[in-house]
Amino acid sequence: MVRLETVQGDITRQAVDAIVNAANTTLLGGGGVDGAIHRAAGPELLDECRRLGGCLTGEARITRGYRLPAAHVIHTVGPVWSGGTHGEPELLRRCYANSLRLAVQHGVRSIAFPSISTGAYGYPIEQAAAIAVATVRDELRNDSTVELVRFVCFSAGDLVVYRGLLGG
Ligand code: AR6
Repeated sequence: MVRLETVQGDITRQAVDAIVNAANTTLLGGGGVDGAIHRAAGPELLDECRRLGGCLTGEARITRGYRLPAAHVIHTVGPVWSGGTHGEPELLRRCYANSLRLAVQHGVRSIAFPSISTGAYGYPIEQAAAIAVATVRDELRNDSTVELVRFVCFSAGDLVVYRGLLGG
């Protein structure tokens, strides 16, 4: 049975098997959580990302975590919010589903997600968090090797939203 929890904090400090990066299609780094992960992991992460050749929106790629406490980084590319009628909900759902599938394939037991797309990409937090929690529950409903999913919120406001959805 998988445990879902939420905390306020910095995803780069999480001692889990894998952390998820809200990247862009180049996978070559950026601002926000992407910048923080690359800074904390060190230049070897960018070297490995260069060899991946990018990633389409909604898809995911896995690398090592290098200097991070987490052994793996799962890089996924969320949709840019443009009003919600351009396929954004389905693309965001695929980010969570594809990240979890990669996690299962690599034997990941604990994984931390940031709030994908809700920073620079402008996705409204309430809608994005609802998709995040529903997709994780749906993907892990059947037997899974994943034991813990932690939603790491950068702001206190985001934490309130996630707590409301998780009922705690
Ligand atoms: N730990 C946890 N969450 C964080 C951290 C951190 N260290 N830093 C920021 N956040 P964003 P996006 C939160 O903009 O919207 C990048 O430049 C942040 O407060 O990082 O998917 C990429 O290269 C927000 O709640 O990602 C892309 O170009 C959440 O992480 C683009 O931004 C996501 O904000 C992706 O935009």
